Amino acid sequence: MAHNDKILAASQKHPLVPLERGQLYKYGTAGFRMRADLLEGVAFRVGLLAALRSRKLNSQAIGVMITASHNPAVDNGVKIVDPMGEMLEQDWERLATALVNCPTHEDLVEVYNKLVAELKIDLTIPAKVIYGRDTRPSGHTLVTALADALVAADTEYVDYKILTTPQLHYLVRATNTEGTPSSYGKVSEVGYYEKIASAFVRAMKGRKIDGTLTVDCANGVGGPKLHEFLKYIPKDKVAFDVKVVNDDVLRPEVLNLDCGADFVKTKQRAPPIPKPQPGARTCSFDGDADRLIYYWVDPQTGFFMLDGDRISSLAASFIGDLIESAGLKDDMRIGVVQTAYANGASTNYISQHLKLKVICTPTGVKHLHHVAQGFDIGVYFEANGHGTVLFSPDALNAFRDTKPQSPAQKDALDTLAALGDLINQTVGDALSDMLMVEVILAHKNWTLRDWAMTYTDLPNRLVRVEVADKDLFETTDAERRLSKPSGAQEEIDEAVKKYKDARSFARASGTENACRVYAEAATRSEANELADRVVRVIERYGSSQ
Ligand code: G16
Repeated sequence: MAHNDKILAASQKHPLVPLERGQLYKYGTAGFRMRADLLEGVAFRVGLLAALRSRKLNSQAIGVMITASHNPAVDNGVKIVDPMGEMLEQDWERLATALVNCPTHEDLVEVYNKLVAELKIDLTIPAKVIYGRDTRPSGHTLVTALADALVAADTEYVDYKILTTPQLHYLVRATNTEGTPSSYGKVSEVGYYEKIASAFVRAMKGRKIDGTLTVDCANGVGGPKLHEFLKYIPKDKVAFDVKVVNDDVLRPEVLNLDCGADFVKTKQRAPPIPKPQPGARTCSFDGDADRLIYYWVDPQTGFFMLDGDRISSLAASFIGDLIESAGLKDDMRIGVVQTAYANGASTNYISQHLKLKVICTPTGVKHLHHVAQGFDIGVYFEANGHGTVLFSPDALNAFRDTKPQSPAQKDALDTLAALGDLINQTVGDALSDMLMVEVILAHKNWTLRDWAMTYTDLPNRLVRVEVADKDLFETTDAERRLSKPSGAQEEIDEAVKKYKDARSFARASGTENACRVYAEAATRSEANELADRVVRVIERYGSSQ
C-alpha cells in the first residue's frame, strides 16, 4: 500500500474527538494533556509528527512519552522528546497543533504531505521513534494508536513500556549518542540505574547518610522504579536506608490522590497517608517522577517544606563552593533559572548572598532548560520541584582534565565529575535530584533543619481557579503580568498595593483546564488575603465574556 493510503487507513481506526465549542487541541506546557478518552486520535497524530521529526533530523531517534504526570488519574498526555533528550523544539509545537487538529482523515493526510514538502523531508530515509508510558491504564490504548501511526509511516520503533518520564528522556539521548565520544550511557533501563548508582557512590565517597529517608511516590511509576533502582546501590559502599511509601500502582484511582509532590506543594502539608512521623526526613515525587519536594513535620513547629527553590539554592551554593575549591571559579559561569513562582526570598538569597545571576522565564521546563544551557553550569528549578543542573561540555571536560594541586582540589574535581553523571542532563528527574540532595546533605553533614535555616521564605499561596474559558487570560513579562483580559492586571496591581512585600500574578495553566494564582506577602494572613482577592478578580474576568 502507498504511504498515504496506509496513513489514511490507520487513521480511521483512531478518530479524533471534536472538542466542545470548537476549541482546538493545543500543545501546552508539557504536550497535549487532557481527559484520556479524548487522546487516542491525538496520540496517533503525534506518532506521525514524531516520524516526520526523526526524518527531518537525519533519522535520529525521537521520543514520545505518554503521561499526565501530576494530573488526576482520568487524564493522560502525549509529549515529544527531541534527540538530546530535550523537550520538542518550540517551532514544532505549532506543527503538532496543526497536524492534530485536522478535522478529517483526508485533511490529515493533506497536512502531513504539506509538512513533508515545506520542510523538505525525505520520506525514503529511515525514521526511529522510542516511547514509554506511566502507569495509567489508559496509556495502553494510546500507545496502540501511536504504534499504528509509526507502522503506517514506515518508522522503526521501540516500546519501552512503563517508564518514568526522565528515564524516557535518558533513553532518547543514550540511543542517539550510542557509540560516539559523547555517549550518554547504555541504551536500557538497567543502563540508567547503573549509571546513576555508580555516580552516587562516587559522589558520596565515604560520606554517611543520616537516618532513614521516606519517599512518597504519589502511587505512580516512581514507586516500582525506585524499588528497582535501590537494588543497584552496593550496600558495602553506601548505606542508604529508604522507606518507599505511596507506591500502589495497582489501584489506578489513587494516583496523585492526596499524595505526591503537587499535593504537598499546593496544599503545603504532608500527605495524610501514611501518617507523617514527626521529624522524619521525607520527600515526594509526582506521578511520573520528574518533580521532587522535601519536607518534615517538626514536633514543635509543624510542617516545613523544601521546594524547588530550596533545591535550586542548595545545589547552586554547593556546586559554587566546589567550583571554587576546584580552582575553576574564573573559568565557569554559574547561573540560576527560575519562574515567577519562585519565592522572592529565594531569588534574593541566590542573587545577593550567593552572588549568582538569576534569570526568570515563563513556566515550563522547556523554557528554563533552554536558558540554563547558556551557562557553564545552569541550575534550573521550578518552585514545584521540577528541574535539574546542566553542565556544559567544557565544564565536564574541565572536571575531568584539570590536574589537581592538592587533595582538596582533587576531591572537589572528583565530586563535580560524579555530579555530572548523577544529575540527569536531559530533564528534571526526581530520582536523580533526590540523590543529589542526599549527597549534598551528607557532604555538608546537614539535617533538613540546617538546610531550612539558609533563608526564610515569604509566606505564599498557590490557588487553582476554575474559569469558563482559561484562554481569555494572556500574559507578558515572563508571566508576571496579564496582558488580557483588559483591566484585570490593573485590579491585581491595586490588590498588591494593599500589602507589605507583596507580589501576585495569575496565568492560565498549560496542563489543566484552570488558571493559577500565586500570591506572597510579609505575613501568612496577608498572603492568604491577597490570594483570595486576586482569585476573585480572575473568577470575575473569567466568567464575564
Ligand atoms: C508540567 C511542566 C512543568 C510545569 C507544570 C505545571 O509539569 O513540565 O514545567 O511547571 O506542568 O504547568 P502549568 O502551570 O502550565 O499547568 P508536569 O510535572 O505536570 O509534567
